[in-house]
Amino acid sequence: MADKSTFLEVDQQEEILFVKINRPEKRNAISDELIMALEAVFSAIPAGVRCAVLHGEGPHFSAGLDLSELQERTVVEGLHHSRMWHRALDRIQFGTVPVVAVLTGACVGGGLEIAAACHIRVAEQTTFYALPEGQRGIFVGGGASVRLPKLIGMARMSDMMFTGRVIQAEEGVAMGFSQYLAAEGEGLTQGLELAKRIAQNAEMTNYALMHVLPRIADSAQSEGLLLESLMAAIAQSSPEAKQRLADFLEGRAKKIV
Ligand code: 1HE
Repeated sequence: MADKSTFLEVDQQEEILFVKINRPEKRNAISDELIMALEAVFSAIPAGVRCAVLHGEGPHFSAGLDLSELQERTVVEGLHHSRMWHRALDRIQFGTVPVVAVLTGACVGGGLEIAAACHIRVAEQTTFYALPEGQRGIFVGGGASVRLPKLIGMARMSDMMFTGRVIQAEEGVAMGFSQYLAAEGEGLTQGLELAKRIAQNAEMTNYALMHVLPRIADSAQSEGLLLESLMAAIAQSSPEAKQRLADFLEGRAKKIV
């Protein structure tokens, strides 16, 4: 598959699409070109792909926004820039396949915003999280104020921005940044294992988890419950669900344990 940017590598291996941020000399800082390339890749996931793994080349997942591109922007230009990030990260969160992020080293600022748009995060022991926007005199602009409070709570996010607090990988699991902790050098293997498992799910289930669950979480209770019922009825009537239920009842399916 053709690369969408000098700094983004895409590699399809059967049902899994590996997307690698490849700009280690700048600690995988995200330029406008890179954010647009991410948007392009996640807007056109090739047929046959069932799950993606997003990772970074070198010791750091991403040092966030490419600060060298932060020129004097007018208010309106600033709005457009932030909305460009929102569009790209929405394509990751609300695209066609679940995305597993494999984190290493710096996962900071815009890098953390990208990680938060993924569906599952595996953090190697070297990972650390920070929101240096607070210290740089700016504000988050890539969706962190919406996505991070859902992962770690608003008080923790405010603390990170007020005080410049850096969270290490292990604490990050307890706080909700990542769901898995991997030994150094093992993150990609673990991420791939998870991606292969996710790829086995009924497509309707993955769709519901990606597109419906977050909408339910954003809804008032009565609308949320109605959405849940609609989704449940659609999912259970799919031929794939009927086959899977029959497989279980007739002893062909794997048990939970
Ligand atoms: C960069 C960037 C960057 C490194 N933009 N060029 N993000 C930050 O405020 C984090 C800034 N970066 C760092 O704190 C450190 O670079 C790290 C802790 C991530 C890594 O440290 P280290 O010692 O391994 O690398 P380094 O020597 O600091 O950086 C190597 C090179 O990458 C160097 O360039 P060089 O030409 O001198 O070799 C750095 O300038 C460059 N580099 N990080 C541009 N971020 C949607 S809004 C989101 C808002 C934000 O993300 S704000 C947070 C920005």
